[in-house]
Amino acid sequence: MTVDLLLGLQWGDEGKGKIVDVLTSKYDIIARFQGGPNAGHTLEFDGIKHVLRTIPSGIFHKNAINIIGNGVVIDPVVFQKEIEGLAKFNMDVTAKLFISRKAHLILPTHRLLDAASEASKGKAKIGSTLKGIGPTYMDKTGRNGLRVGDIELEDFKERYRTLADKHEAMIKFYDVELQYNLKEMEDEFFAAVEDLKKLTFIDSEEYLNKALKEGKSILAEGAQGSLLDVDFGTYPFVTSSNTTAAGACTGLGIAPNKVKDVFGIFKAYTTRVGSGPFPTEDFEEAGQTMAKVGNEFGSVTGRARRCGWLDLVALKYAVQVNGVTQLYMMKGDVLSGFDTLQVCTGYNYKGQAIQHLPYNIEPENVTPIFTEMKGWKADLTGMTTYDELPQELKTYIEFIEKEVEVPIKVISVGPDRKQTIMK
Ligand code: 2SA
Ligand code: MG
Repeated sequence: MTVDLLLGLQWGDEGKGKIVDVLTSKYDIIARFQGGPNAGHTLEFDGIKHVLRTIPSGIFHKNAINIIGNGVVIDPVVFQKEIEGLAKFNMDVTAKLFISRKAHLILPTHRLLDAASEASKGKAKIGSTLKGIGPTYMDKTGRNGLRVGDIELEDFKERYRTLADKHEAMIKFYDVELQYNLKEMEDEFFAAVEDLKKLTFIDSEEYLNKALKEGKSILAEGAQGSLLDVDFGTYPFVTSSNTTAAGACTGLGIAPNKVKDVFGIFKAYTTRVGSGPFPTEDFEEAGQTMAKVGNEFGSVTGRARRCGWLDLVALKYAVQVNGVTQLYMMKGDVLSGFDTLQVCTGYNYKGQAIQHLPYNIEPENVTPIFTEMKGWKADLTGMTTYDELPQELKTYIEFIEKEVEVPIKVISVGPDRKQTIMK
């Protein structure tokens, strides 16, 4: 069997968690391949909202196996809280959640280094989630990191100490004011590491390739979004992993020829949290309405998300880099009520109209070219079929499909599992 990928096409928060949850019944295995507790995947059903951080969004289904792949970075402390959160719903996940031995560990000092690095940058800060993501991936590529498999080694504590001591020296180097009690953080960390041992560690590339041979189906769940990809995103205002399709291969050990469909998730408008360029950002009433109606706050940090119109230049770019085969449009309901909608179909780049994403999309270089479209008033949240949707929304959908050259297969009209329309 094959692997399908599910990825965010914008700057994250597209609604990946909801769609993975909706699709899970079709798959045997759901696997996260990059990112870590910087993610906040929100799922809603039976009137309850769950936010997952490191655990794949297939966890609420009875039969699916959930894998945390080698490309993910794990903070045992956050992970322990996630497990406790699920236990409140009488969920024991130990039989259906496996962790790659090759996944890297986020140490308490990685979180401190993240904070020190951000503080030292002042206004130029990335706006990171302060979860230690960047420093952990730096240690991974710098070949200094600790991995989940190291927990099983006798000298784990010594290895920890060597790395943490080095980090402490680096924190001093930043010369910024940071309040912390490392001893407390470390006690918490080691208690959480003990808890982590209750889960099964696996060689996930072996597990997944064997599963494929046995005819099982896998859905790879991406985190963050394509424009936050460390290579293809709006660098340096990106996260530290490959959020695009290629990241699923390196983050799980699955070969490219095993991948079949690539599901690209996007919002009917655009949001971004953290710093960095955002050509269609709307500072006026429209942006404020999207933020309010769409409840656009970071699900991890609570930060207000920046909002603006749909950017088809950026969307096309993401579709191309990922090889998207099907589009899923989220939060169409949030756009109900606007008289007119703006869709970005090009950029004015240094005085020239262009249709591709240039090297530098800072506001001084790029201004969006908008096409105006008619809005709709109907409340979509109770609609269940494509036919019921207002004609203006259908026109909006068809316009996007024509520009991007990929069909929109799913339209989400609310946060609940049930508010999902198949086209
Ligand atoms: P980091 O922490 O090093 O990965 O931050 C680097 C940039 O990546 C952005 N980033 C995100 N953007 C959107 N959503 C994310 N997850 C949370 C959510 C964010 C939150 O689901 O709402 O709660 O604030 C996420 N994670 C990382 C980040 O804002 C930086 O721009
Ligand atoms: Mg999110």
